[in-house]
Amino acid sequence: MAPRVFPESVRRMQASKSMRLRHELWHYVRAVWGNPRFPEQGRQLLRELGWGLPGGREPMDANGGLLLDNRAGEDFLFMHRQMIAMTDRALAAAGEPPIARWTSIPEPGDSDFPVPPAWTYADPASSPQDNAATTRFLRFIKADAYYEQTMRVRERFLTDPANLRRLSLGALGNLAEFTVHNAMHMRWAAEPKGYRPSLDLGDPAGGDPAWDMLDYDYLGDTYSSHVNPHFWYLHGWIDNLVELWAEVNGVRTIDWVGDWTGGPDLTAPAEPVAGVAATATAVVAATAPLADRPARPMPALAALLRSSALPSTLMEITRQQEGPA
Ligand SMILES: [Cu+2]
Repeated sequence: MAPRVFPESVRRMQASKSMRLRHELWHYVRAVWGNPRFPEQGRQLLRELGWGLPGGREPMDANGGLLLDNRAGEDFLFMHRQMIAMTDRALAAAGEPPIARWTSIPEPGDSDFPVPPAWTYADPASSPQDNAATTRFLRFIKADAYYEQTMRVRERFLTDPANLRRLSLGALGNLAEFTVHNAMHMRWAAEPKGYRPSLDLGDPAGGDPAWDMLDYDYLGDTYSSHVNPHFWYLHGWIDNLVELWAEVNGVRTIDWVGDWTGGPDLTAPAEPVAGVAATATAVVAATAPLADRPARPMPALAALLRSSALPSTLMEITRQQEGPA
């Protein structure tokens, strides 16, 4: 059976600029937050936007090592659980059952979920050397050997009740995100229709509309991955880990500490105040000439992110964590 494709109403919601940007920025902030090369000014600008990562919950330390004791992994599990709930609600509204989940990671040769072939990576924004390294990485992560020697081993580790009893929910989430999850994204990614230019926070509502169409559903980019049917199968597998962990540890109701789902919608006009007053302010802001709207630190932040050029995309992070060099 081919992967389930959602009704167009649900796909349009997922492909909306607002949802694309939200998913990308959420992953982006966590990718750069703990990097010592990311200037403090950048964290400050993100905080001003309402997109600061709370409570020292960066998933990686200064050397790119995973942090297992700060509940960063709870954020990962919690935020994607919200995405699943939102999608399930949209599916119900369209008269359809909830998302289907992988109960185990598909093996090589699986007829329902074949691994799309590796392709020659050719991002015009990267050097030929870097593109060649990414091509090698795609071959590596899509090989049967990667499943047999790495992915299957990790699946067994993460679902073993003895391990689940020893791991906090945050540790489980972080291990799952940076080992199996990122690798599943890249393993089941198919050649994209093109290479999207990197995030431009200077103009979050703008950009080429081609990247907002339903056919941009590349699993290797957080701007588009959730438009791809595979996303929901693999995140369903991840979400099942939460239930397994709770069951093994006798936890009835999870007391989430890491519950960061990101900041305000940056594709909408600025809304600086919350509550009833916010509605009036938003109406005024939306109808006011552009020059009169409350300033957001977008251009400054965009310039800073461009100049710092940190590894931040799913591909870069997965290559960094998984190799080969
Ligand atoms: Cu995600």
